Amino acid sequence: MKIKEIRIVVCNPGRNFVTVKVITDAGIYGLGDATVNGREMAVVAYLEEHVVPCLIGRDPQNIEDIWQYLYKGAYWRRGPITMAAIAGIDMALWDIKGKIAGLPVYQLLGGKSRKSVGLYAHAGGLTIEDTLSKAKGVLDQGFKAVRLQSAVPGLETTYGVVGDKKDYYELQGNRPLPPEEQWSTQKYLQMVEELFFEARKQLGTNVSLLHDVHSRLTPIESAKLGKMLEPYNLMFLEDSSIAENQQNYQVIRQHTTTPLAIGETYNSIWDCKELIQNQLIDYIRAAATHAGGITAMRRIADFAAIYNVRTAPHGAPDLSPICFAAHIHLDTWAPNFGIQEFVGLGNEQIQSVFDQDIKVTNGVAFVSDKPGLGVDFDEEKAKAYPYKRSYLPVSRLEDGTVWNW
Ligand code: CS2
Ligand code: MG
Repeated sequence: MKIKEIRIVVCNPGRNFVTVKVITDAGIYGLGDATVNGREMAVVAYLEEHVVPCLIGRDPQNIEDIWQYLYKGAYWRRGPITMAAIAGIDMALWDIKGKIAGLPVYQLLGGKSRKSVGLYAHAGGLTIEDTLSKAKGVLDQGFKAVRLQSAVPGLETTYGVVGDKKDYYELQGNRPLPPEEQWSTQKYLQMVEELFFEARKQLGTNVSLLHDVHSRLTPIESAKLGKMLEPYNLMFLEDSSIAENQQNYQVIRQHTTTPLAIGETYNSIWDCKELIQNQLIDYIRAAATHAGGITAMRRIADFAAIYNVRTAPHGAPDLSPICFAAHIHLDTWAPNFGIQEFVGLGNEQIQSVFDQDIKVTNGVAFVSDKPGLGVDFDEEKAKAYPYKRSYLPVSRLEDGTVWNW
């Protein structure tokens, strides 16, 4: 069997997605997600100009060899653009292999370690009461775990709180340039303890609570936050501090027992190797689209398992249904799976372009048993939603210093 053609399709059914379609000479095709939010066209160029010509004529069944060829063969290894490009190809090759074998991808990984995949949903409000009322709505749908984010009094906007907008894309509207948002750790820390105090009082102790700090704190501020939240027994505190310097988490770890999660921005196992092997984190949140595909995620999961670190794959709105499907296959297989982030199966435009087969009920997801990833992509429908440049916000402290968004 040979790769005959590779198409890269960018569409915007409410937000931009980069979809890779690998077509074989046997007529079987596979799909992958290569979306890097705010830098989509860089991945398209990397794929079309530098990757696709090298793959035409290769055997799509040699997934590992193609992964190594694209990773080592580039000489310039790693980075979000390279690894998303590799990810899009890799997911498509796993999809093809499943279709050849007549098996869903989770069977190719090793079969089921669980009947269903536990999910956590989001609740973000303009006030603590608003956040908790949204959380109650999520719990009423049967979710057992919810991520709480609340607006910070005194700040115009806060991550994870989109008010009456549906998501960041809508927040940005047609801005030609990145929106800028103000951050104040001091104002945030004043709010966050009350949020979890009220949450435990109103939601009880049987629900798993999570929180995403989105890399806004310094290590010692993260340590302070972790200690402050210990009485509220969070499932995990996510991205409390940026970890380009993985030793940052030694500072946090020595001060708090609040479980720590990180990884959605990571694009290789090297980004998290020390965090995992020194057990500085409890959950690794790498995403198939950003970390190099299913091949890479399997490696990260197995490495993490040695150190009692569980997986909690990223599941944001900017990962396409193809990536979400890949995650549900990985989550179904991984012996050290923790929990899967879930932000819904997409609006009706997204569902018209991406035909996926995952059932979500009572806060858990059931993996597709269709051969491959179990997702299809309608290129004709995608044409109705052309690419529209958008950016993630840029964060600044109140004195104007650029900060971590
Ligand atoms: C967030 C993401 O879901 C999360 O945990 O960190 O929504 C993140 O803001 C986006 O993926 C950025 O594109
Ligand atoms: Mg996050």
